[in-house]
Amino acid sequence: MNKKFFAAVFSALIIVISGYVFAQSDTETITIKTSSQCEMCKKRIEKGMGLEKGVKSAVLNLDNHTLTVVYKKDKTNPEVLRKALSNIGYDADDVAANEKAYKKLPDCCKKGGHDHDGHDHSNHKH
Ligand SMILES: [Cu+2]
Repeated sequence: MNKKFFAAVFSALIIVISGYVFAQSDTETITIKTSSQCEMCKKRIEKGMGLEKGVKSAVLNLDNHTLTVVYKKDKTNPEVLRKALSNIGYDADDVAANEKAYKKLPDCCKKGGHDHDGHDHSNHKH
């Protein structure tokens, strides 16, 4: 075996490994508290956020209404992502939902849309 061949294989390996390490350090994960209500919201948010520039993945947990976004640091940032979520019609942490987008949501997807009749039952007396 000649040394040149080994050197070539070795440096190729280094490039692959450092490329992998770089790609890993290139991404960031954030969680955003949303005003999502149901499965439809989940689909809408994940689809919408998935199309955002720099977003690698967006997964909504409906149990705690938290959206986990993996994004490329050099392409976007949390501020832009919260704004994007607001533009889909949902609260994003302390960024309120874009009013126009919110009004376009189906009723069930609006805040409290899954309360049975919109009344507070907690102080009902029989
Ligand atoms: Cu919904």
